[in-house]
Amino acid sequence: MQRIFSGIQPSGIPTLGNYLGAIQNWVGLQQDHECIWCVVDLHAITVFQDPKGLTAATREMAATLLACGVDPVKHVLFLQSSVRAHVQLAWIFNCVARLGWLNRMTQFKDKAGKDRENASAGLYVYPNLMAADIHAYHATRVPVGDDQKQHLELANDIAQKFNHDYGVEFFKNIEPLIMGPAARVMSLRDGTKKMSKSDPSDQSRINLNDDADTIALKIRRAKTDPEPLPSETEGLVDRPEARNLVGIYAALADTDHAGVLREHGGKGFGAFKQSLADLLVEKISPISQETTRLLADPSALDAILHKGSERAAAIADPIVAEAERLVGFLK
Ligand code: AQP
Repeated sequence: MQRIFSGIQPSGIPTLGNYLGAIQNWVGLQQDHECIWCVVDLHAITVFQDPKGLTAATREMAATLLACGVDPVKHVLFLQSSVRAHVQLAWIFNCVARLGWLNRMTQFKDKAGKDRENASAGLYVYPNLMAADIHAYHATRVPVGDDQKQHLELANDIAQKFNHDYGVEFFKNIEPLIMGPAARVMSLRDGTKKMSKSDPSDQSRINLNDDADTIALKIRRAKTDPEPLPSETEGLVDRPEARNLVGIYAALADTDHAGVLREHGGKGFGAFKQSLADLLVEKISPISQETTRLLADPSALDAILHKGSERAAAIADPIVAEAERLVGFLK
């Protein structure tokens, strides 16, 4: 059975983008894979997080994952900062990865923005930690949104260089699993920008804890263009906002762009947005209700995460100890 690893940052309330680009796929993959799911709090602090807010967001993220159907018994759900192997391997990878490789990472450029000099060193080496997250488990498949593909290519470059430098076949090749018509969900305010939980505008995204009225309002206000929906997918070219809403609908209704346009092509956005809001409420309300129920008992939630961290460490510790031995550390 293939081992899967994936992580999500507790850097805010999880969004529809996280759900359609990652979490929904995680749940499906649990059927026939061995899965390790991680709340990556070490990654979250590459951008400053208020400590109390981080603690709350970490529990909220774990509860949301459980509410979406992540199974902490058959699979593993844990916190990254609780398993030391991640930072131990990340340091080795900091020494393997080349500056030229990191300089090409578009996410760093996007997140650091114009004030690059003021970005944290952690944000710059984020892809090395992500490579360590995966290789510490010898995972070979990683479900991610389209935005993370470049980081996985870097994780493979790091593995190859490590294997080459130390003359071993130790770290494995990773295959990204990028799935579904909404592999990249875009902002509701700008169809060329990714929907993000840390976007300063709450109107840019659907949060998985938004209530029905908030969802309907955000969708009504979502940016669109004046044309009705086309009947063919070619008609979505150069219409990023229309394409985004159709992609979201397709992912929620388990169809593709063409399927949505067969049903809704020719309609104005008023009618389409109403159908989309109804579908979103139908999918998201049960998740937010279950999340609220789980958050009411923080000790039970913490116990699930603690157990998960023990099981994760039992897999990662021997792999990372072997990597340290290969490097030449006296063990
Ligand atoms: N808009 C998106 N569309 C599709 N997939 C997405 N993912 C994130 N945004 C979208 C996928 O969600 C997983 C977890 O992401 P993350 O929290 O680790 O980091 P991120 O990609 O940086 O997500 P955000 O929401 O944009 O967080 P912030 O605002 O903190 O940077 C990944 O698999 C990602 O592909």
